[in-house]
Amino acid sequence: MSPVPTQHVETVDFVMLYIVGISVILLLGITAVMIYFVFKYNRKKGHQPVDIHGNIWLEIIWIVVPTLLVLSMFYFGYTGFRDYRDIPDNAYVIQATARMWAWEFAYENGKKLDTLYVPQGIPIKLEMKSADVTHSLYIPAFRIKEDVMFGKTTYLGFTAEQVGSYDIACAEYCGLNHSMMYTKVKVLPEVQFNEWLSKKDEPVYPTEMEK
Ligand SMILES: [Cu+2]
Repeated sequence: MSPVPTQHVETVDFVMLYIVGISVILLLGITAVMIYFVFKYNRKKGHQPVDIHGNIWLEIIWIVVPTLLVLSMFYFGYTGFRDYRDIPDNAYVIQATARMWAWEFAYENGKKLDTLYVPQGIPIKLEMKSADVTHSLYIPAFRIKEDVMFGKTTYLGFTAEQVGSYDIACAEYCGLNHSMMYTKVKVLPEVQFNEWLSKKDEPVYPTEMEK
């Protein structure tokens, strides 16, 4: 079993490290060369500047190398994004509703509450709507985030690999109490999840989103 909360952690963190790593290497390399040139070509040493015209190999290198680097960043970003959007057809669907300033999660049996409960190891599809302004459902530990909009259904897919409790935040400024629009996602083993789902004694929050 995977030691990370979702598979997105590996792909997202890899792309992040890859891009930051290349950027840091280039930053250090360019800075070192600049400092070296400041001393090497110091005017006091009597160097005369010379124009160089038409070096085809230099031009090929400085076009091809950066292009390949940027394309490789795109490639890893794109394949990660494709995994992230590729939600299996048999995913377990949970309806999520955002409103100023709370979340509500509704299950197929009519159960509704402000905390997201999910079974471990089963692909989940969150179908998300907003009752008012634009919000964004963000689960940092799962490396997933998607805007939640009025009049449009957006979705997020993930498979929670590790039992536990993780933060859910709103990541789109949505008014006065935006910074307090937090809740939790609780990952339960499948058997416990099914027990929880069939219990009726959980608090139920009314919603005005139902059409
Ligand atoms: Cu919000």
